[in-house]
Amino acid sequence: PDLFEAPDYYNLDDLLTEEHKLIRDTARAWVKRDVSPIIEDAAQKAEFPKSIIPGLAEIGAFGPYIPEEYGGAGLDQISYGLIMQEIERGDSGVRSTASVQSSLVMYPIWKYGSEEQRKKFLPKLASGEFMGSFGLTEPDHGSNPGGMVTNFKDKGDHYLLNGAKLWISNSPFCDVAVVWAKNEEGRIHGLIVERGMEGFSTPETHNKWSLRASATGELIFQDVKVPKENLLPNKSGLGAPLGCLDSARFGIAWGAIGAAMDCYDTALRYAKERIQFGKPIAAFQLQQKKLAEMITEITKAQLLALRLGQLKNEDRATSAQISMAKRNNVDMAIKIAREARQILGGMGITGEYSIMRHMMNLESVITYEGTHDIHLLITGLDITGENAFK
Ligand code: TGC
Ligand code: FAD
Repeated sequence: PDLFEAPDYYNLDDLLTEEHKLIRDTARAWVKRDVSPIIEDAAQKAEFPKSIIPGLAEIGAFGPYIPEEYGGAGLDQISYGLIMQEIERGDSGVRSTASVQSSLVMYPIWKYGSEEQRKKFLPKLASGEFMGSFGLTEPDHGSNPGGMVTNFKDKGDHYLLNGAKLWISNSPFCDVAVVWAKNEEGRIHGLIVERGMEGFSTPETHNKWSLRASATGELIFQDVKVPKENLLPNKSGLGAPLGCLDSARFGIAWGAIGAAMDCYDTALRYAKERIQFGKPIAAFQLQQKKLAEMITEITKAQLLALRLGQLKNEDRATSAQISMAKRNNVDMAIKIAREARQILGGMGITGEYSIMRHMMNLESVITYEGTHDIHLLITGLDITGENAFK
């Protein structure tokens, strides 16, 4: 199970640059060496393996497309996608940590922050010296973040922040949180909340059966005094956090391919080796159907992600196109995980193989960053002009 061959059924490597392949292969080798051997144990113990933070920074997983002047890797969107694919081949929870850090913390500071904020926070986030979290979801506002009740009041020389966020990746150990809250007029703004500010706490959420190697928790604000210079000045309204989600959802569309590839690769190897009724189970039509459909779906998902990456590089990808890819590719991966699990029979339920862990992880991935249903409704709205959310 420690070996890995990435399927490339349609020779998509021919469409990548030498730099893309180098970046991908570096990330792949790092995942194989530093993530795969420890991740099952971390998931079993329900612990985020902090020891991998420097490695994530080294492969460019923290801010792949953030300009180098701010400590980012200065890469294109396809490189970002390939890095996410390789990390999620290891574990969706590790990819979550990278997604949050890059697209939900560094991206808003880069795009909506002041030059002082960029200089103060981005290099430390890129190196992993600071870890970040992103607070949008609240106990009573998940799919409908516009209804949030977390709020801040202008107190002259500072803002006073009150409220609570739930289901926040990285919260238990974050140094900074990008928090979305309403001002006295009900307008949504982003605030950078720093660990140590009085009244700010981050209790961990326990007993998850999914994303166990990723730390999830709350962000609680009780009369937190936030300095005025910590407000993101350059964009407000719900479109600001949704803009960050576009970037993170793009990364997930690629990441899910990695999880699917690992399940497919594991199942294919197993099917060729496992003998029943005197033959490898790969020789039975029913198992071939599963494997053939898997590689077909992975190939389609790769094409979708690659084309989306090209559009994103040209700044032409629409939010609705990103939603379609996130929805399709995560659904593809979860279905492949379920089929691959069956190919392994009883062995498939053990931690000896990665499949069951991927399958459980993907139950979160299909829910966060906009649920499977929400992304369908985004496509529905885009093609019909009719809003079926409300
Ligand atoms: P709606 O009226 O449609 O839009 C409000 C304003 O936002 C603009 N907008 C966008 N802007 C940028 N990017 C997008 N994708 C955008 N979508 C909409 C829109 O133009 C409008 O602008 P303006 O200027 O007219 O005000 O908003 P709505 O309240 O009807 O909600 C729409 C809906 C349901 C699609 C949206 O709220 C949604 O996407 N809900 C899902 C929530 C979600 O995805 N939450 C994710 C939380 S973060 C997370 O899960 C991290 S997981 C971490 C990990 O990877 O580990
Ligand atoms: P709800 O919104 O209550 O949805 C419940 C069900 O109702 C879903 O099936 C949904 O599709 C359906 N539904 C809702 N509205 C409609 C509608 N209009 N039409 C039809 N069906 C509808 N959030 C953050 O802000 N930051 C994070 O870092 C973060 N990390 C997360 C990590 C994990 C492990 C998990 C599980 C979640 C995380 N989230 C995070 C929260 C995540 O984004 C939300 O869980 C998600 O947006 C769904 O919200 P909800 O759980 O409140 O479900």
